[in-house]
Amino acid sequence: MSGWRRLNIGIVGGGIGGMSVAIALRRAGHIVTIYERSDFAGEVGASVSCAANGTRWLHEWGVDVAKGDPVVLRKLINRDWKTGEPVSVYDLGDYEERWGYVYNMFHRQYMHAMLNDSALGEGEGHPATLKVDHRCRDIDLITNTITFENGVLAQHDLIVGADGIGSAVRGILGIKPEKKPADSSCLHTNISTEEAVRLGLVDYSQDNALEYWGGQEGKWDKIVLSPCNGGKLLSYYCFFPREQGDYSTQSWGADERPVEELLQPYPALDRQVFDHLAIGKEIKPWRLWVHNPYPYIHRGRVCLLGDAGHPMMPHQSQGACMAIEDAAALGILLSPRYFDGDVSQALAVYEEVRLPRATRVQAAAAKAAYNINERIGFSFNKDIPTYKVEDPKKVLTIEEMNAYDMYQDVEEKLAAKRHAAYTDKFICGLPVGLELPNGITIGD
Ligand SMILES: Cc1cc2nc3c(=O)[nH]c(=O)nc-3n(C[C@H](O)[C@H](O)[C@H](O)COP(=O)(O)OP(=O)(O)OC[C@H]3O[C@@H](n4cnc5c(N)ncnc54)[C@H](O)[C@@H]3O)c2cc1C
Ligand SMILES: *[C@@H]1O[C@H](CO)[C@@H](O)[C@H](O)[C@H]1NC(C)=O
Ligand SMILES: *[C@@H]1O[C@H](CO)[C@@H](O)[C@H](O)[C@H]1NC(C)=O
Ligand SMILES: CC(=O)N[C@H]1CO[C@H](CO)[C@@H](O)[C@@H]1O
Repeated sequence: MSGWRRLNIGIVGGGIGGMSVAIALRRAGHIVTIYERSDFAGEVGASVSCAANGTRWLHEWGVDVAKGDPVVLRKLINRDWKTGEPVSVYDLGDYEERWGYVYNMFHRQYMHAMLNDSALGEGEGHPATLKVDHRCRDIDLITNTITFENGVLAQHDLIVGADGIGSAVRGILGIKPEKKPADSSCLHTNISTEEAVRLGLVDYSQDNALEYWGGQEGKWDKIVLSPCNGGKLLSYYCFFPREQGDYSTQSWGADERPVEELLQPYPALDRQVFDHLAIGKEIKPWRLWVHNPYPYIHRGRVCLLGDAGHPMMPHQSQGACMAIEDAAALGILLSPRYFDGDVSQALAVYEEVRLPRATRVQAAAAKAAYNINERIGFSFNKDIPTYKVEDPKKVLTIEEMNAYDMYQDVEEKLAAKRHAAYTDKFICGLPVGLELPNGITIGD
């Protein structure tokens, strides 16, 4: 594109989103600096899943996915709360064949290290620089200069706020989140497969599945099991009503909780999984806040990415994927093929491409919190007796997530901005004529 120029880009936050966008932007030819507030860029927490449309970008960027030691998911299994019998199963057997990429379950620390290598290591483009102990305090939106708590100033052509759900950059852009603590609480625990097997418990790692107990009864109680580290570690997210334990002001740094606290909300739970929880280690609360969608995610030459721009409930397992897609969108918009040197225009299109899609997933994630039939995948299993959704035409489908073509979406929106013709048969990145299982046909 004529007018393309190399930008000097600053990224605030070195989490999954910050690392991903650093990869996309260095590959697009830009000079990238990541500023992280803590003294190391790492990750807390355990499992994090990455569906085809996230995995797709990891491959496009040449990331060494094996380094993340993923479990490739074969099934989504929803089990009865009391008996553990499967009630709704979504088979991912033909998933790679259909969508071109697998559904990975990573361990967070491994995933972060994998992205870190691709952002800072050898490879296409200029390796990004990571500056730790840099906490963003303010940004001058006229000169595009960041002020850090340590007194350092840094001016950039473009600034990306990838600083998570508590984003400082978001406040600087004048966005005041409407938010409330979620009605459910979440405790996370780790179980070693080896220990479970030694004690004669069920070996869930054999299923290679993301497994859910509950979710059909319109209750907040739900157990989510994700196998990671090649199946050696079982990561459990355990949800219950907030009245039974309020952790909304806790953070990861908080102390571990006693196992009794984890078991207490679940007297009627299937004993097979209950026995797993009983040997749980490193039990920690994960605070959950529901944010309404923000009105915008950019101003001038500053934009938001990942949880900073659209934090969501974990119930569609899409938070990390959405951060990766944001990164991909910026990488495309600022690539030699599309970028004409106008940063504000590129960010305006970024917002038009990303905000509607992320907002849709955000809303679907909030719904799936109390009704698992709203979760992508299970939303397809309409024939089970307890299937019920708020509005069948609005359920989020795998087709919509994976048949989406971001290049087309970008081209359509750029063409409108540049008063150019767009003639391909796509609307917002979805092919005209595509029939979604929720009964919607694109273009009708
Ligand atoms: C219970 C639970 C389960 C989840 N499971 C999944 C899942 O299975 N799949 C999935 O896709 N997603 C999942 N998610 C969501 C996922 O964790 C997030 O969406 C994703 O990690 C967001 O990445 P991020 O980089 O935007 O933010 P973060 O990971 O929060 O990173 C922000 C970074 O910015 C730094 N920072 C913050 N403030 C500043 C500042 N002022 N200056 C400089 N640096 C700063 C922080 O230290 C941090 O390193 C889950 C979330 C929850 C709550
Ligand atoms: C276990 O879980 C905690 C959070 O509960 C996480 O921070 C930790 O890294 C996990 N440990 C392992 C070995 O994965
Ligand atoms: C990140 O990558 C750099 C360069 O490859 C390496 O020196 C550093 O140790 C890595 N950090 C982490 C936390 O993985
Ligand atoms: C945004 C995006 O990457 N969409 C892709 C999702 O996966 C399908 C199938 O691999 C691709 O065709 C889309 O382009």
